[in-house]
Amino acid sequence: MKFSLCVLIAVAASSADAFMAPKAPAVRTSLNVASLENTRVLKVPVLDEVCETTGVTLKRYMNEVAMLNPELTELTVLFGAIDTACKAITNMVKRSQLPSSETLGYQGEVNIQGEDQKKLDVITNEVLKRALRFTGKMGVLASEEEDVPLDLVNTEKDAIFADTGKYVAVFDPLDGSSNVDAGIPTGTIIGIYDHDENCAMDDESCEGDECAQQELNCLSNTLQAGTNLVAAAYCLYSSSTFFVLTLGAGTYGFTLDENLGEFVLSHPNMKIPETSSIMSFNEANTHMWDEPLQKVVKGWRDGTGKSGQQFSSRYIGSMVGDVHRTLLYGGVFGYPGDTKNVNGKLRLLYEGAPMSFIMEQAGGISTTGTKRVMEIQPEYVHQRVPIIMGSKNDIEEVMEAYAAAE
Ligand code: AFP
Repeated sequence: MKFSLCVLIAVAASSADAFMAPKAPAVRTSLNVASLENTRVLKVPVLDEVCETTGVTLKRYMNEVAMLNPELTELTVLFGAIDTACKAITNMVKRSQLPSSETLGYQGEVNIQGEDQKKLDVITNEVLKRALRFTGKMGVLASEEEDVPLDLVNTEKDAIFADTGKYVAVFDPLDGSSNVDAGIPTGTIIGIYDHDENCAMDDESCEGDECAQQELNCLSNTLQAGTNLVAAAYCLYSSSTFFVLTLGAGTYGFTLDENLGEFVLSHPNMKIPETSSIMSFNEANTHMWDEPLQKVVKGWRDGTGKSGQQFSSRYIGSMVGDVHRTLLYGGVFGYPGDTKNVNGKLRLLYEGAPMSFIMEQAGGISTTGTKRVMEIQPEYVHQRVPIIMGSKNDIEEVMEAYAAAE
């Protein structure tokens, strides 16, 4: 009986045409439609049944994606690298509190945002950078822990490069790291964009300012709105390690089976509940928030909001953990702007946009209160953005309050 549960049904998402993907062993295919708002149309496998014993691994899932979308084959290489990096970071985070650990404590450096860098921040940044660089598919990398984006095509001569399919990666290697000493969950957040192949620098013929301008153009590849994202993912290092991703046609969650050393599909096609009664903010800042948000949150606290439910508060102070819980149980996570920090605390490129993509693909909404986070055009790499994301009905209540106040 158990064996029959292990038969996987892959549903290929296609554009208007009926498309039947080639049959792979033990995989049946049928059809569905999925498209991105940025007009990208993907055929993404939806694995409806998850085998109880061995399951669908992240590698298998990405292979299905590549089979259905040959143009995304190179993306599977990137996800292979991210898969490995997340496993390596899992081990580092787990061992980081041992007295013998080389990653215990602070690095003694401050990053561009004025934050003390922990040794773990630095080393996890290296792990991800190396993993991505050596795929040969990367054009530019931007990280929370790097002052400026790295142009791998034009400056990292020792990296291995394929001559096609360069991507741009933006990431926060260890979000929430200030809490890691207390055993609080942390996470890695990654966004992947297409790389503009026209930005290859011509070292031979460019001179002086011309070269600098060419390099600037290449680096500006990282400054793309979330609507251009090809993929986004996070790894949550907690009771288990979770790997949650979207390629723009649904959100899929995998859990690390440490015995197998593989991420196994555990949350296929995640859907956030449309309404809930959980809010997740740093409520010590309430008095500094915009008036409309203050009003809505007051209504949630005393049960006089739109749903009439009295909300509970859950806040870890580690975005990946707070968003993961919000995806699973529903509710609202936010780091809004306030009178002290008008754009809040979270970074648009490597926190706001990728997490918004994942949230939207799970049926949720992500807004600043007045604007869709995914549509904001970044002007600089470490730009901050106010964020309020989560269950559709609750976020709509917030947006309505902002609209009414205009
Ligand atoms: P760290 O990476 O410095 O620990 O910051 C984590 C974070 O960027 C995000 O993960 C949290 O949601 C947010 O900051 C918490 O900020 P507050 O401590 O101000 O509530």
